[in-house]
Amino acid sequence: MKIAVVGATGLVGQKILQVLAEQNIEIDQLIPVASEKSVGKEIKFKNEAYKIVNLQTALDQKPNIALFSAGGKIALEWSQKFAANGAKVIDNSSAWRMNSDYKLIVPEINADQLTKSDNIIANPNCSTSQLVMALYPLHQKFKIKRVIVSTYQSITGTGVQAVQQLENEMNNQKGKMVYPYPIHQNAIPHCDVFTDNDYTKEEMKLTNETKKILSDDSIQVVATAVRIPVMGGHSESVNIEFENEFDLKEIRSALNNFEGIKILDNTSVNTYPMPIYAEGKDDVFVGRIRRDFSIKNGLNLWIVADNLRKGAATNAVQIAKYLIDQQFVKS
Ligand code: 11C
Repeated sequence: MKIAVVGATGLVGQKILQVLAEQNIEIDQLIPVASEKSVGKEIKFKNEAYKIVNLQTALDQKPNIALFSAGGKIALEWSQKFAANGAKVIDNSSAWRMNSDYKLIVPEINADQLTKSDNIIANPNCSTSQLVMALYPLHQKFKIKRVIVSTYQSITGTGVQAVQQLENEMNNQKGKMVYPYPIHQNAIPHCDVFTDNDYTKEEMKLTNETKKILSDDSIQVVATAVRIPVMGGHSESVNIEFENEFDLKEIRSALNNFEGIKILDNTSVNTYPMPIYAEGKDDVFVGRIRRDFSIKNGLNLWIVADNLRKGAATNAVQIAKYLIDQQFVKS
């Protein structure tokens, strides 16, 4: 199995390498790919050094799987070339997610949609992945009508330059600003760029990707996405209105029985999910489970996950593993 990791020096690429090593996928050849300025440098994978190559060199080596986390522009230009050369491409950018020709996959929810002929597979946005993980088992049981989600997103979602901005601000040093305002001791209600409807792209991803992954356009989702000075782990305050009546015990049991979800909810001992707990873990954590008394069939949840793991790298590697297990990968 030859696996290319495109964007190997970025935060998500680095996490993909870490998760690949943990998952014990048998890899005969690892092909780390990055921009020209990194070509020739070495990265470590399972205690071995690998030289970074450019996209063309990686393409010529005909990888069986290519895990892309290099942004939409590179994905649009290169995914099809890798797919045509025999690779299964799993792309972490927004390039293919809402294109009806491609599948948007969270394996616990819809891996069964994948077939041997899917050569480019989209990985969802990080804040969407953790949201749908909690919504899916509840939607199956009680049918969701409407979701109101407010996010508290960590700076690693933006990338390494945002980490640098926060560190500079904490040390009273000048440097490049990737956010329009200081992020230290601040909360910025602005993730990604604004669209014509005054929502940000991040907010629209939460709306549109959720409908696609849950295969249900009738679910109404409205989002406010906020950047906060947390290093790792996105948090979400989620209000859900169901079609059907529910019992809190049934909600807990549906979440509890769903692979990849862990409930952390015991207010008597101050137990609830937090980024400092979720960071470095693959699960999605749900807590503050309580009825919304202001509407019929309403529920509130607090959902936290490591945005670089289930939000990005873990989900992408899970897709790769599923394709290998199903023998969908060409050898
Ligand atoms: C953030 N969710 O936290 C974004 C990062 O579409 O894959 C991932 C952007 C994407 O800013």
